[in-house]
Amino acid sequence: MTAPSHRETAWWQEPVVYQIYPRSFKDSNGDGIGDLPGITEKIPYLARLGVDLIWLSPIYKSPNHDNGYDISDYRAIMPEFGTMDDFDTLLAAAHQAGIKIMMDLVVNHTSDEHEWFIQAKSSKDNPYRDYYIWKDPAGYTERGEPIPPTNWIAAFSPSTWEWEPTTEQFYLHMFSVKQPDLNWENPTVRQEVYDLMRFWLDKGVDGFRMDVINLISKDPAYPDDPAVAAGSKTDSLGMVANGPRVHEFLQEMNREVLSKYPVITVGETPHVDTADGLLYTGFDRGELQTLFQFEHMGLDGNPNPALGKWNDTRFKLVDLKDTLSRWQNDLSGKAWNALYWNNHDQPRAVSRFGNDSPEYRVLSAKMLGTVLHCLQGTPYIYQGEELGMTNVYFENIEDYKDIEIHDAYRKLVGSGLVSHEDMLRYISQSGRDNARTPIQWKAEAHAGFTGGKPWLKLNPRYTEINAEEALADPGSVFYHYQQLIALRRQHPIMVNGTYELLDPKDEQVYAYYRHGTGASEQETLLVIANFTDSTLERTYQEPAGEHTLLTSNYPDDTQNTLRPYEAKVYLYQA
Ligand code: TEU
Ligand code: CA
Repeated sequence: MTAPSHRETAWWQEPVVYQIYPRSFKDSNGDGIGDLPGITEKIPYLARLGVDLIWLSPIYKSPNHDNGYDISDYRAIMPEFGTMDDFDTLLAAAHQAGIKIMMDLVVNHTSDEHEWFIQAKSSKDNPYRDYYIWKDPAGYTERGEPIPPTNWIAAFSPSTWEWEPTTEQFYLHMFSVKQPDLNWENPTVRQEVYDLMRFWLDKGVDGFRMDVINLISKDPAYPDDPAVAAGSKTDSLGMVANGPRVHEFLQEMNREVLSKYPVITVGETPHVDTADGLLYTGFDRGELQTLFQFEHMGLDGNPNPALGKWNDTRFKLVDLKDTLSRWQNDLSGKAWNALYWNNHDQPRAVSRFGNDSPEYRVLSAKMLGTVLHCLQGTPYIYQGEELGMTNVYFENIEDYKDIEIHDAYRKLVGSGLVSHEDMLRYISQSGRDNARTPIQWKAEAHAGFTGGKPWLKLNPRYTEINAEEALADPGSVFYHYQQLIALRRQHPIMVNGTYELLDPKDEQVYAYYRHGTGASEQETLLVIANFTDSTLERTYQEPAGEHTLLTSNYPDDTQNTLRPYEAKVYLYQA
């Protein structure tokens, strides 16, 4: 991969990516579960939107304990989603439409139903034993119960250590008990991963999103988690983030596999700052092209750290501008951002960062699209974001299906830290199922997602919010996203322009410049976004030259008067 300077761009910096969570996208056979033929059916819809690349959340064989993020066979398609022929058909249809396919590489852990783990747990001298991380107990209680090697809390269960009675050792699982961590210290494991990557790349796949890829190297000392000792109830992922050999492993992966194919790569990396970002994605690092950082996902964090993301506090715009600006400035000219508001793990953007009321949902969803797509980096659209889909509120905890929601409910309500009513409110604000309710295609039964009973209840707002309605409305969020994607193709400054934040302390408006470089050196973008339902007066230093209004979520331009959630972009040409 050539290291582009900020004056020119590499091909992999141009695409706009659309993330599909297949289980909830489109069901073609009436079993209530989205599938690959359903995605193939919707390729024309995605081509009309104008996206260049689809990121498919995992489609491999899985017991679906964590909806595919627990893989039992990396070279087989999950039967609920279809067959390998269905995948080949989807890949061909996407490529025919000029759309690339990025797979989700989940190799920090496998399912406990993977053959490797079934072998590994059967005996200490099984050749697959060291594919995973096994430890003796730290000791035994008076009742003879084995004590886990560390105090770590798992993301989806109480402890990261599960006792295996046959061989009398614990195995490590940073997520659920059914997701044992792979042992990346073992070179045979790394070669297995590289082989499975080649299997998909040789089929013509165009890249990988790499699930929690910065957790693969563990500190051999396995120290206790001080946050847990201080009372935190949230996961100990930070204890295995950015470990001692992580860059060595990624450089080996790049040398042995990625550098040999024209791929797009993005790492999912919780607990990174911009210094880490430069190490993982620096143009000259030979590791990854971009990464999903999580800093702006934690801005509505908890006054009570013990509760982690479970709360009903709201972000502050000044914090959001500071975070996004830091990532823009620190990576500029040296590395590349992945830009996102939401994904299958995060609540819906318009509910979290905008205003999902009937009056302001469309305006604020368009505003958010404008702010994100005019930043420097690769924009990601999460399925339904282009429709302005919103968070959901289920009255009954049983209506939620996500293991993270049920684990958190057990931990926080079970321990008496949070009331049932408060937890339902927190789940409605922060739970992952907000993003996983089936895509709303029509206003008819089950929103046109399925002819059967959907695996997860629909968001009842599908009667007003659905693709059929959006495609019939020239003023819909869909056509605004279509315009943003088209503008990116028409104006190189949207890709290669440098970033400058205006008025950092403004708590209501996010305004920034993009300064053209290379061929667009004489150009400047001025992006202005009102994040409130108030009408405000703002004036900004005008760049040199004539200007045109490239896009707005209002039909006219009232100059310095910003109407509720007004977002507009001027192009200045000196
Ligand atoms: O998520 C990694 C991760 O950090 C999660 O803990 C996520 O941030 C959290 O759920 C947000 O509240 C990846 C996948 O995206 C997620 O779907 C999987 O459950 C997880 O890894 C394990 O594979
Ligand atoms: Ca189906």
